[in-house]
Amino acid sequence: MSLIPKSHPRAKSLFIREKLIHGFDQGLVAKEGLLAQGRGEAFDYLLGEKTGKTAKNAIRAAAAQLLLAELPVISVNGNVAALCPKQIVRLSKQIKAKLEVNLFYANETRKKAVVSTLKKNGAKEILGVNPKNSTKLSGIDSSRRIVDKNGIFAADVVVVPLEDGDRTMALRKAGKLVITFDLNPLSRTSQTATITIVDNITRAIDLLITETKKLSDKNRKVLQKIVDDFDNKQNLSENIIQIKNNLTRRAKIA
Ligand code: PTJ
Repeated sequence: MSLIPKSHPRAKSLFIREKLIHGFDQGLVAKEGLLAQGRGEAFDYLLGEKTGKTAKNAIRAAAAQLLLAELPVISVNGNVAALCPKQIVRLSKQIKAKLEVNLFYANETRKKAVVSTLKKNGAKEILGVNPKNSTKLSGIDSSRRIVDKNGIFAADVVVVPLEDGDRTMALRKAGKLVITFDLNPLSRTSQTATITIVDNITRAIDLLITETKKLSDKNRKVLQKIVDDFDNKQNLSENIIQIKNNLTRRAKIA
């Protein structure tokens, strides 16, 4: 039972923390995943802990890009499996994307825990677990280089939520389009992805699912225009300005 009263002013944020801790206790989340959450929380605080217009624009572009994809793949790590497994599976079904488990702190037991969580939440097939299908992505030294040849390796669009930073560039060099969720607009992943959703994945994932539903009857020309009209650098810059404005406002009242 949760020790957090619903009336606590920071209850939402504390409940998300609890999910991560629970995921850690279940063997899903790496120790470092708890620290990653802390870094995310700090940026979320500075962004105002809500999904602003800037994030909504990125979500719309991401939805359009996913609907245009020939072979979209969603990469799942420990944090994502702990925070929003049901929604990740729902998104994969909605856009007909493959799911692939890919861990930075690679560990077979944790991989199995991620797979079992996704299956419990309705996933049928999860790639990244059969060594016969594994291959290496060049330009990357971490365990993340081991990918499934029918999944990330073959994908045209890859979703890499809560990424550690060394893979996005390698994926881009391999000619792939990369969509990420990252609360830190300054991170290397944010800066090198094709579309960066600067928002808490626990809020943005539902909005992305809704947006893919909304856009699902649009033709490719309309979808391509949404993608072409989106400028990731500009969007990141607007997120940084949003942080600056929030700080300026807070400095005035303090
Ligand atoms: O499960 P593994 O082994 O694959 O490891 C996963 C982690 C997340 C530990 C690994 O990828 C890592 O170390 O990531 P970093 O370098 O800490 O980067 C994670 C990024 O995600 C940071 O920029 C955080 O600000 C951001 N982040 C953390 N929590 C959230 C988030 N972004 C969106 N929503 C969150 N809830």
